[in-house]
Amino acid sequence: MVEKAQSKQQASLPIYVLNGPTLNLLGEREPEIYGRTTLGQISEMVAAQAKSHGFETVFRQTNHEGELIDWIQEARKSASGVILNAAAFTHTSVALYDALKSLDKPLIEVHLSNPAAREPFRHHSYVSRVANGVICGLGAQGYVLAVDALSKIVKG
Ligand code: CA2
Repeated sequence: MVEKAQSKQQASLPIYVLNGPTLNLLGEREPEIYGRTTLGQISEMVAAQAKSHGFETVFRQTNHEGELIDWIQEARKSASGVILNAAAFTHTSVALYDALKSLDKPLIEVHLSNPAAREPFRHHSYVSRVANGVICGLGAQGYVLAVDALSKIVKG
């Protein structure tokens, strides 16, 4: 009984969708790599898909590593799970990796492009080491698929 009450409370927490540096410029530059969909449009797509699964979303973008880490720490208490496009921090940030190790919530890593098909410095991801799954190369649609995947994991 106690277990059931806890899992119900868990499902009512929002899905956090966190975005790293320069993703605020989506749709404005490099559309051949990142597509023409803006981050605002992705936010709307994600909110609609999450709603269809019974979840609210918290959708944020930052250019600052420490702020992203603060949000991951906040998600430990306040999120059902996290969808993360850490952008360039994916490939560089041990601090982000340490924060994610303490998250203890389902985590889906998303990339608009396919980093494995790009420059060698994009081939390693600190996020992948701790993610439940990775969706990349599918553009904005990847965020929507990540909501489906996360919802399924959270609901069990
Ligand atoms: O493909 C992805 O989603 C990336 O996370 C995007 C990052 C890149 O460093 C990763 O390797 C893969 C870069 C985001 C930069 O976003 C821009 C948006 C508009 C114009 C230029 C860059």
